[in-house]
Amino acid sequence: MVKVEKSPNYKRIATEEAFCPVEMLDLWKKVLASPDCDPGFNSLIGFYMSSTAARPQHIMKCLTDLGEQRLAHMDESGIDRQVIALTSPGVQVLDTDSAVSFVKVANDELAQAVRNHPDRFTGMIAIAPQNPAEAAKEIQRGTELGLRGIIVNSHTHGEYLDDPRFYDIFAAAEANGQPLYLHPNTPPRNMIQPMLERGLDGAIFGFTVETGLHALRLITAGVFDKFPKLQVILGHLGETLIFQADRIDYMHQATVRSNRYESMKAIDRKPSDYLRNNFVITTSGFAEEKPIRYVLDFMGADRVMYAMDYPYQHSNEQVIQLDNLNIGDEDKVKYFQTNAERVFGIE
Ligand code: 1DF
Ligand code: MN
Repeated sequence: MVKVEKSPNYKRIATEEAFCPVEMLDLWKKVLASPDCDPGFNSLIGFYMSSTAARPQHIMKCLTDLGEQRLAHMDESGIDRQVIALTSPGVQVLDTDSAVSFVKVANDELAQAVRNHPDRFTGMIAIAPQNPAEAAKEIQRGTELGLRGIIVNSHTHGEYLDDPRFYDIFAAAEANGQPLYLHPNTPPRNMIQPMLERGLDGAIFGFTVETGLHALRLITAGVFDKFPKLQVILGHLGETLIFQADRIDYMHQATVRSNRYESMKAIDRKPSDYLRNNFVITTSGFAEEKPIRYVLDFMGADRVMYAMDYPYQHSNEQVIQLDNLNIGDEDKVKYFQTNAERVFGIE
């Protein structure tokens, strides 16, 4: 891979970077061995934990390292800082008790890495949505540990955060001034089958369908009317929603007016207004100028951030491509550096 020098004009802050404690792998192994294992989890993590191909082997080696190897890769890619989160699906595939106890282990480990390398690493708080009251406590504890941002890897056993039973999580995010990164997961059991048949359940397509759906559920359920200060970060250029926004606005209004669904009632504003005011978008997985320019135009330059998606999209060529985006010097500083500093409270 080509080496990328640090930029003289901005720090490059990568905002959707993954890690995995080795103890997580043991817990996942047990889930994989259970007779009723989730098919998406089996497809994704079953693959990464057993494949002998070069890419998965490289990824597994990178995920568990929070030290010299990660720093060397950042240096080779010209990355000043990683914002690191527990890789998908984290604890969300575990039973409630195991999930609640393991997020503490993962958060302690990440907080220690941040203390070791405060100028290179920022760490997000992992939570177990399975127990919303405990998740709210962990958001506060993680904040006190110096972690910034909350990672949720989309659905939890097929459940979505728009259910009021999860509102404690949003209340804690608002109270602690923490943004929530809604990161992809494989689609749940009742959505995944036609994708699995063609190998389309993972990052190639299933991830964005699942995560875009999750974010749209939050919007149309009225979550942001109840939690107007809540900020949700979406990767992958907004998980298709920015490109769909015009149609979503039209069809949402048409559906509400015709009283079609008990589950789709009027909300205070248009869906696209929430996208612009309650979301921040990262470009993880994208390096092409045209779709990025469109998203920048839609969201405004203060709400689009850089992400590499290390180690899954470990590409120095893409860093160079993004460096050369024709978006103006000021907006590029916002994109690579200052938006992330503001959103995650990096000093
Ligand atoms: C993959 C991609 C896996 C992303 C991820 O977590 C992930 C992949 C397990 O390529 O299998 O976070 N991603 O965000 O694009
Ligand atoms: Mn990712």
